[in-house]
Amino acid sequence: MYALTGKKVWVAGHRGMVGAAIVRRLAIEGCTVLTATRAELDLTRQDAVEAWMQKNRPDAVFLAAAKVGGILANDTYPADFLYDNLILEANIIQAAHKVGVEKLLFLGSSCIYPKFADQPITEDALLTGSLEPTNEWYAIAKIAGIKLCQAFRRQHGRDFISAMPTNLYGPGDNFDLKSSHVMPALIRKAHDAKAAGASEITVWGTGTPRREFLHVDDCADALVHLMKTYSDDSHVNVGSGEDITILDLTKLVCEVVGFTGKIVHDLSKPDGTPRKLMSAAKLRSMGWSPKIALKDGVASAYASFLAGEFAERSQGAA
Ligand code: GFB
Repeated sequence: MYALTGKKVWVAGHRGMVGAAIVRRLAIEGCTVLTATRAELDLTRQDAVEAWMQKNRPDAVFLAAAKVGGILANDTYPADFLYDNLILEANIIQAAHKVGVEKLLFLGSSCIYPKFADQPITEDALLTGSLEPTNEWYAIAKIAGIKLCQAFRRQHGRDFISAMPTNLYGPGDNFDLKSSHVMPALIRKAHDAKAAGASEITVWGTGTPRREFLHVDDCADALVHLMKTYSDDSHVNVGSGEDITILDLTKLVCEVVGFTGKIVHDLSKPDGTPRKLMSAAKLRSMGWSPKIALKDGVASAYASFLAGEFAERSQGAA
C-alpha cells in the first residue's frame, strides 16, 4: 500500500483530458498536487525536466503527458508521435530516478497490443505479433515507456509501474475533427449537423470496427487505485471490459445529442484495428471496477462540449 496522504504528487500533462481528471480525483487524497504548464517546463528538454524535478522534488509522479490523437493524426504525423512521446517519457522517467521519486505511474494505450491479438487482450499479449500500422509509431513509444519502467525497476529497484488505458473519452476532450478520437468527433459532428438542420453525418470507415470506451473519471480513479495498491513489473489494462461497433456508437451519440438524420460512411478513411477489447480481469482482481455507464458518460462528454471545455491538442494520454 502506497499512501498518497501528505505526499507531493506531480501530474505531468495536467492540461490534457487524463491529467486533468487525475488532478480532480487527487483532490480527495490529502496530497499536494504539483503541475507545470508548457511555458514553465518543456518536457522535451532533459536539462529542464531534471532542473524542475530537483527544485520541486515530487514524491510520486503520474506520467500522463503525451502527444495523443485519433487514427488520422497518428497516421499523418508518425515522427511527432514517435519522437515526442519517446523523448518526454524518457526525460521524466530518468529524472524521476535521479531525484529518487518513490513511485511513478506511466500511462500507455491499448494500441501497444498486436493488431490481431486474441480477444479480450490479456497483458501477456504484448510483443507477440505485429502492430496496427496506423498507430505503430505511438505504440512503439508507449512500449518503450513500459520497458523503461521495467528496466529502472530491475536495475535500480525503482517502484515505477505502467497502466494501459483503453480508448478514453469525457470532459475536456479534443473536439478538433482532424486530430480527435472517434467519440469527440461524433459528438461534434452530430451537434453541428443538428444545429445546421443537416440531413446526414459522415463517419469514417465502415463502422464495423469495435472499440472499448472508458470514461476518463473512471480511468483516473483506476490510476489512483493502482498508484496506491500495485507494485509489479507487468503493465495493467485499464478498461470497461465491453466494446461496441463504431456504427452502434454513432447511433448512441446521435440519440444523446438529439440528431435524427442519416449516417453515411467515408470509406476513404481508415478503419484501423478491427477490434481491441482488453481483458479487465487483472484490474478487477485488484478490487477495481468502472462506475460510469457508456450512455451516461456520453451525456457528460456532450455537456462538457456544450460548456466549451476543450483540452490542449497534444497533451494527455490515451
Ligand atoms: O478513435 P480513433 O481515431 O482511434 O478511431 P483508434 C476509432 C475508429 O472510429 C476507427 C472510426 O475505425 C475510425 O475510422 N471513426 C469513424 C472515426 N468516424 C470517425 C471520426 O470522425 N473521427 C475519428 N477519429 N475516427 C487510436 C490510435 O486508434 O486510439 C491511438 O490511433 C490511440 O494511437 C487511441 O491508441 C486510443 O482507436 O483507431
